Amino acid sequence: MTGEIHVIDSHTAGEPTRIVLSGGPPLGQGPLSEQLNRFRDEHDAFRKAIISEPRGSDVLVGGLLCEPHDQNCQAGVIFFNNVGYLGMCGHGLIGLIETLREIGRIDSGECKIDTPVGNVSAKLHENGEVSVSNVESYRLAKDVEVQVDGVGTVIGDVAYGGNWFFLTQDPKQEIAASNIKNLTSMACDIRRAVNAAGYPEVDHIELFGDALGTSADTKNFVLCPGLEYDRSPCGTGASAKLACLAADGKLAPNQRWVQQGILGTSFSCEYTWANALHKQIKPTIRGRAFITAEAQLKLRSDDPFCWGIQHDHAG
Ligand code: PYC
Repeated sequence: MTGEIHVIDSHTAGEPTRIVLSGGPPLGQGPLSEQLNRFRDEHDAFRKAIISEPRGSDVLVGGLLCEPHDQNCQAGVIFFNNVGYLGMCGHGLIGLIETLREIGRIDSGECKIDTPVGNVSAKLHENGEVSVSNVESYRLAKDVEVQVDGVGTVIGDVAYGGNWFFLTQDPKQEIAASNIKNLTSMACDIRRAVNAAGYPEVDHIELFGDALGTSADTKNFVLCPGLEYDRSPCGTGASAKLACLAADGKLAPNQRWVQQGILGTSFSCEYTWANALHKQIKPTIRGRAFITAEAQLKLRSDDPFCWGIQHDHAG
């Protein structure tokens, strides 16, 4: 068998995205949440073939371009990574918009994109930046206290921004590229403790520290589900952070929040209330993606690694 898969790669603030434009599996009709289930249940080998070595890498986030189910949308997308599927992906959505611009499918202005967790709107600005108006975000639990082996008590919030996050400032850590091994190992320990404490849905851990310089409000390190860290400031993580700030009355609607990531790149963020009574917000994340490659991936049945090299990603 020979499969040809047309992809465009980009990075957003350092974090890579690979958009599959054609050659993906047939997922049928229906809401993208149902199409995601069929992707996972019947075609998971395709995910691995796109993301895993030797064609891809653990750091990549993939996005399968789909027909939108929601007729108000211009396109649909299902994001995936080295261990599974993402509800939404902020940096990936910015990468998708830059990809659609590259192939001439959109021009500057607004468009709507269907995702498995609801539709999002995106605005492509004249300067190449993209603003993503994300799905409704909220905090589920404040000041959750967990005991972490070798660390002690860690207190943080559980919040949703299109994916599930545990957000904490504990223990005080240097959020720097030189400290990534340490941060990764600590975030894995924290995730284990948070999942055991009754929050099994949390698959991203977001650690906060002081920003570099004066242009950002805070700096984060985000552990992704498959043990890699987000090179960008993480769009869904920034959305979860805004939900916590809004719920605590620490950030007003339409007030700018600059979220710096581990590489020192940043997203400019703000929110409006979706439901002020229930403290649900509509976050907007602004950043820029750059195209890095366009390729035809080949799947050949005589290739022993046609479906990727499988690593253990248990953290
Ligand atoms: O930008 O939302 C994001 C994201 C999630 C995982 C990696 N990036």
